[in-house]
Amino acid sequence: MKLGEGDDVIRAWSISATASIDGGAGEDNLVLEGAHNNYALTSSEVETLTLANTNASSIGLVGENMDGVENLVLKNVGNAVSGNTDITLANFPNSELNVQAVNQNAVDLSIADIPVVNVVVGDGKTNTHDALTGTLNLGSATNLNITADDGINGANPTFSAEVNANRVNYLGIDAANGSRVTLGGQTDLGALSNVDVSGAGNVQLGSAGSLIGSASKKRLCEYRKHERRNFHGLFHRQYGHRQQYRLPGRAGFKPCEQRHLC
Ligand SMILES: [Ca+2]
Ligand SMILES: [Ca+2]
Repeated sequence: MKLGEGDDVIRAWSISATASIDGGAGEDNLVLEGAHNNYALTSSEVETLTLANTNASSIGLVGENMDGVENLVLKNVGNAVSGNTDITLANFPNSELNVQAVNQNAVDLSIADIPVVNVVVGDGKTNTHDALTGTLNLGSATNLNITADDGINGANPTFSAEVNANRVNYLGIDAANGSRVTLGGQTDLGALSNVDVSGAGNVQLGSAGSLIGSASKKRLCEYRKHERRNFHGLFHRQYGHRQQYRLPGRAGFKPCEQRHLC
């Protein structure tokens, strides 16, 4: 299948698991409606892959023959009551991937092989209340950015997940006013050394069962532009180093005691 030069959207309710698609010029979006399969697609110049409107127990995406995928969009995937949808991405050649959550998504999302993962919850539209809940497993990622921003006051986008990503050393969180970002449960960010939190939303980094920075020699919680002081982080202490966090509006750093709620 070869698409034209414009910005194309293909909606596929039933697609061969090994279909071949050439997106051509323009920003193209392949929407797998009701996806419920394991897909090993061949694609080029298809910039966005969307999984939409499915309660499948699992979806697999093998990316070794998918060239140029920049965005994975989850739109109404899984159901927190009947069960999360297990989504696995493997063998993608990407150095970076954007993951956008629109509507309610209850997923256990596993992304292997991609070093930089940017998660955005929200689409800037009032008719969708956007959330990603479940589990985020990142086998190779060293950089993780999480943004909760619907572009509208009162839209309250939510990211609430256990994050298992023990190679991530940089975590950026941008929580817009009214949003909520929670990394809870048995979250493992053991290698974390740099945290950059911005925005006026509510941020909870870690819970009692989490490992945050436990294997890192350098831990720094940079507390930036977080006007409402509603950031809570549970950091581990090791190697005798003191944990530090920056207070808003002050220069320098202040030591942060073990498991101190800062
Ligand atoms: Ca294209
Ligand atoms: Ca929205």
